[in-house]
Amino acid sequence: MDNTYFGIEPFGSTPTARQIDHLKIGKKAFIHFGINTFSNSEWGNGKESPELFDPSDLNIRGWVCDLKKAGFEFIILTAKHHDGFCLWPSKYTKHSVKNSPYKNGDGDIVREFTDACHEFNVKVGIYVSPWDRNSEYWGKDEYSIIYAKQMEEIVTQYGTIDEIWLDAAGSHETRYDWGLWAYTVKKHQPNAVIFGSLGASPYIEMRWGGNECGFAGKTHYASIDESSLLEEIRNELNRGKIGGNRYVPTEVDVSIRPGWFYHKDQDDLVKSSRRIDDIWFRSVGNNAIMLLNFPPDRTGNIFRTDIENAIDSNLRIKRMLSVNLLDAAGVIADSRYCENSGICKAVFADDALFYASAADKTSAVIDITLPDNSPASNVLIIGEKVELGERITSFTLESLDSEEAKILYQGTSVGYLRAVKFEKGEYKRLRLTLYGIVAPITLRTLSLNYYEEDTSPEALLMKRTNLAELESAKTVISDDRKSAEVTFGGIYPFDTVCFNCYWDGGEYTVSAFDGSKYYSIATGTAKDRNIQIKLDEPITSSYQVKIEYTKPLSQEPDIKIM
Ligand code: FUL
Repeated sequence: MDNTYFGIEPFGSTPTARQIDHLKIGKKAFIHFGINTFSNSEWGNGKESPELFDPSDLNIRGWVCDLKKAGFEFIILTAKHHDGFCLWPSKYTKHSVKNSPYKNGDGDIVREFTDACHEFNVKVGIYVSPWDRNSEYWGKDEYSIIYAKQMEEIVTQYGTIDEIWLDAAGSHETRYDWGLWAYTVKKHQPNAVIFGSLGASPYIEMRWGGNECGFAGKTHYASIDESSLLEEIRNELNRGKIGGNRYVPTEVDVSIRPGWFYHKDQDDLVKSSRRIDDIWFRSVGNNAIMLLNFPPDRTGNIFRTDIENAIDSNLRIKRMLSVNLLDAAGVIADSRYCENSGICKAVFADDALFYASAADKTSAVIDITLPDNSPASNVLIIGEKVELGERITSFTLESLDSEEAKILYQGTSVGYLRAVKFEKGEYKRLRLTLYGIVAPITLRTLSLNYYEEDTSPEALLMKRTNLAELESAKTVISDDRKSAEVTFGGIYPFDTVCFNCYWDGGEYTVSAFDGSKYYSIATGTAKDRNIQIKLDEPITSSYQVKIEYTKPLSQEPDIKIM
């Protein structure tokens, strides 16, 4: 098979057509629904009575319609979570809907879900937890056979399944027959992708991003070494590796609420539409797929705020994407670099065509001239022709409107899609410079857009200088990842501290150093993975802050001190 384009040889690992389709879809919805919804827990122990499962007004077509309105064309349902309770009447366990009051034991949630998705032309993903705290066989060799039989039920009885989600939680020390499970999936659903890690790695086409906070690393490649997948090395999962021996796009999984399952006391902790925008930029806009969770409540419906916030975010992102200011400009010039090269094309509208710099260049310059009446822009969207591998190592966007060029954005990886925000302006002349690991540089997407900024007082506060990002600043994370210490490199006032933590439910303490000792300025319980602390009084005499946490911090705690 000829996998070259215009004679360009691919570099490193490259995607399958299926993976490109998933990247194009961009965002997927997760539905966590099960016995935990009724026992008000996150990880059931498998001893819950199936009698608990009793949704009073279940409306699965409603889920699908609501999520479609919020722009989701792909939904993944937890058919079995770690508690082992099956949302379909599996022959291989008693712990399922068949022993619940739902439809007097005649219900089948997986059937209703797959039927609704097929009816509304939405792609179907099914989460079948390998970890099963109910099964007496779990941890023994027989379990692999039982799980394979359950998987067979899923992949043979419900029409087309587009994805199987193999969550790794609880499975690190366990021996499973991953090969048998993958074979079972692929035998019956050859077009389904498998998500997973550990022993599933040889068979997977989608990977985890190393955290559940909703972001891929600032540098983030789909390419990664298989060894990092097998060992589930979180830093590596979060960043990937240019030239890595596998191309496995990341699904950035995060819940719209602190918990994965519905808990009434989290109704006022739903992520705002702006937070969802931010997650979009840090997943879809960062060469990954957004996987946003919506947990239905005990009635069996998704809470209104969750859907409304997601719809609001979707509309704003859609408005942003709908106008490419370069269309009006109609000018993309790089003649200096490609005039002698037969492969240079400046066509971005059609995936089949793309831009490539001259064959011997590991850098490319794209000069953009916008018409005089061009409106303001603040977003650049670029994407590589990843069928030729991920090749770009860095890029810079500059404004050439004044005598001295002004850098608007400097970034690293690009991959399938990279969307970055920069200072809003009515720019007329812009220059994008791309650098690659191998020649030539290739692009499939180039777009200049406008994102409606948040002008609320809360947002303006967040815009102030982040002391953790000053050039003089240094952040040291302890080996056990339970503390992070930020030194600013000078004394600066601040009254806001924000950071991500990995797991909910733990306690945190934030302390400031006064020159001789640390003193505590905030403590709390992590109800959400994104902690935002606004102090009553600014701290004016400190140059160092420490965040301590009872459970390990995420790989990138993403600290903001302002
Ligand atoms: C994790 C699980 O332990 C959580 O409960 C949730 O399902 C999340 C998506 O994956 O590993």
